[in-house]
Amino acid sequence: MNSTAKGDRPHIAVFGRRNVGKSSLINKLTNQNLALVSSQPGTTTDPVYKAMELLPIGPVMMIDTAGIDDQGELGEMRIKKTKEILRKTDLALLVISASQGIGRFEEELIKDFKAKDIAYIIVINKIEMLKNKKEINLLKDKINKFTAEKNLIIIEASAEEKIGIKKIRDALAKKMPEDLSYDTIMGDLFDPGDVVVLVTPIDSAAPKGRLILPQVQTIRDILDNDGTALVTKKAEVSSEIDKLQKKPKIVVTDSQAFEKVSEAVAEDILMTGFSVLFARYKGDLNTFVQGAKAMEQLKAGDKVLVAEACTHRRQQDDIGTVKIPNWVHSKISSEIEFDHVSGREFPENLKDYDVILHCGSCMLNRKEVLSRLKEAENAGVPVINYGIGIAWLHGILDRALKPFPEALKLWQQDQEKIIGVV
Ligand SMILES: Nc1nc2c(ncn2[C@@H]2O[C@H](COP(=O)(O)OP(=O)(O)O)[C@@H](O)[C@H]2O)c(=O)[nH]1
Ligand SMILES: [Mg+2]
Repeated sequence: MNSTAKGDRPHIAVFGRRNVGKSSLINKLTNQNLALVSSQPGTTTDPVYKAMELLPIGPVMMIDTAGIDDQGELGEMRIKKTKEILRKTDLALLVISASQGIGRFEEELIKDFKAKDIAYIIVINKIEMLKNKKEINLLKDKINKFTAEKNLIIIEASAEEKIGIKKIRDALAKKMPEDLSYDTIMGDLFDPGDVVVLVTPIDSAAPKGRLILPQVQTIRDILDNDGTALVTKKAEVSSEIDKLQKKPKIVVTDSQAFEKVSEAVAEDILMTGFSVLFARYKGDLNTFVQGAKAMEQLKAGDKVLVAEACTHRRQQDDIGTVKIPNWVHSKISSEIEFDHVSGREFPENLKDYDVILHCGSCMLNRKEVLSRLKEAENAGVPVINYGIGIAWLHGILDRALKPFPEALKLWQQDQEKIIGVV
């Protein structure tokens, strides 16, 4: 279970003031002593991520955060980091201490939850510090007034005395949003019993001794949906298809090999790229198709922001920094400017750009990708990702989108002739 990809686990983040018992509760929820607990306020500084099995949900990513009431310059930085976590939070657990109750810190956080549409649960920890039911009910009333939330779950708990731990687990399962990710990579593109052909390049860029994660995930997804995966290389794809008694339903190829594979696969067989499948699985296909259209409309003097979520070693022919800029320069205008950022935040000046070219987001969960898309939308800037960018770059977006009729229609609307790479 530890191999469930980081970006595919639901992210549960624990928020609250310093010392309310966030880290203690995480330890109890998971039966592990992995978070730092101390009576010293501010012990948890940077957010702590822990992939774990949390029954009855299954594999999750638990995030322990610093207190939202932290002080001083360092404290402010920690609060900022905590707030960044909101972007990738699928479900929040807001911990308050029975002795402190609820106040302006919680108010601000709840406002953030609402603004970002994040489901949350409130835990009153250190419940043993309240003397009687009356005190507890008083606090609960106050919380209910405060949040004005119809179906709010409030749980009385004590990490110290192991009260309410199972209730928290069950509540998390109950509140976990269902549409966390597009629920299948390609299970909706074929029927049980169909053969899906996967074309994976085994070249110098392939990792030694294994397949890359998207390929492995796709194979698993095909099996989960009762299909058969035929994995082959570019050179063999045509002869392998000929050997089959029944035509494959769809061929998925590494996008760099798309043109070659496209020639080898008859037009009546659907075909797309891994990067297109993942653009949908991890983001929003239609948004990226709009981005591709915006890319085609670029003109001299326009600016493109290349945004990568993580820092990685760039290959010589890096798609975001070399290939796409070169292509745009040679086909459209050499006077299109490219800026590059990497990391978890978009720059403030998004509005200065005409298009954002975003990485494949393999390290981000879908929630975070979608909140980035939302940010770009608010700034009025179209976004294309590397996946759709690669397909477009190779002039094969039409064929690659054929399995996705809605996106294809959007792409072909008022479409001028698509210019392929020479
Ligand atoms: N009385 C009582 N103390 C608790 C409880 N949970 C945690 N604590 C204590 O509160 C302090 C802060 O706990 P910690 O988990 O580090 O809080 P965090 O800063 O919110 O992560 C520690 O001394 C814990 O032992 C509880 O349910 N009851
Ligand atoms: Mg802590």
